[in-house]
Amino acid sequence: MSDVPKSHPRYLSLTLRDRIVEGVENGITSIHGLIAHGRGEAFDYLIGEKTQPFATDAICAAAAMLKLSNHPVISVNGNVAALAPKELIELGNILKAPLEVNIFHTESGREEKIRQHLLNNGANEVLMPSPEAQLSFIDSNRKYVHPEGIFIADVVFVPLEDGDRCEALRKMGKDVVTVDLNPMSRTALQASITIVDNVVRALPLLCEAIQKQSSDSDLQHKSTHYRNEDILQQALQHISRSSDG
Ligand code: PTJ
Repeated sequence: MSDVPKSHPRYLSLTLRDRIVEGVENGITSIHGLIAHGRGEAFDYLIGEKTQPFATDAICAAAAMLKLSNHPVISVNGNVAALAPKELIELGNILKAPLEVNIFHTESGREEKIRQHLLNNGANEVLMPSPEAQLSFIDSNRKYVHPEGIFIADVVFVPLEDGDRCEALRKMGKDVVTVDLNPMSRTALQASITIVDNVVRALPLLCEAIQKQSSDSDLQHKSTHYRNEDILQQALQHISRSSDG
């Protein structure tokens, strides 16, 4: 880890870089994850490195959708495993939902290293992809899923990833909740709910929102009255205003 002083104005951002670099060094994060992280940093800069109202609204709707779901599953790739393992586990515990490893880049042994990393951070059980269950509409390694996990899920929480699988999951009739700093990404556009925020800020807020007491009718209202296109539009307007200077 690099020796970043807490007084450094970009301390938090540099700490997150360190987590991703450590993830790569430990074989958890793909080397391609560094590029994905850089892209995320650029968008985070443009949204002001704060949770904005469009993200808060999406978090409320996501909490409602996840609470109402019958079989939610949390999908874990190499970036989110390095950035927020404990928060993913907390989300799983609150929802009583399994964590499932699902990666795009197939470096040997990485799936198992991610599983071990989650177990070391306190997860009880981590589902692994299996050739027994495959998603339709997708050809990459992401098609392999667990028969009792993503394969039968009604809602899949899919933080920061490339778009193919989100599209496939939607075509299979599943809802997808994503966290993606880029409101123009294919995942952001195709998800049922897109939280345009950094996953390290969004996850604790999502856990908090799920734990708030709400009636079933209130949850239904939040979930059905949510419009993802409007939220993405608000995010784009925010970005274009901030880049106007
Ligand atoms: O571990 P693997 O093999 O499954 O690979 C994971 C990555 C992330 C490398 C892979 O899914 C990938 O290449 O993703 P993309 O296509 O680069 O998309 C990642 C998206 O996440 C981009 O839209 C980024 O802006 C966004 N992003 C990056 N870091 C964060 C983020 N969104 C939220 N929080 C972040 N910290």
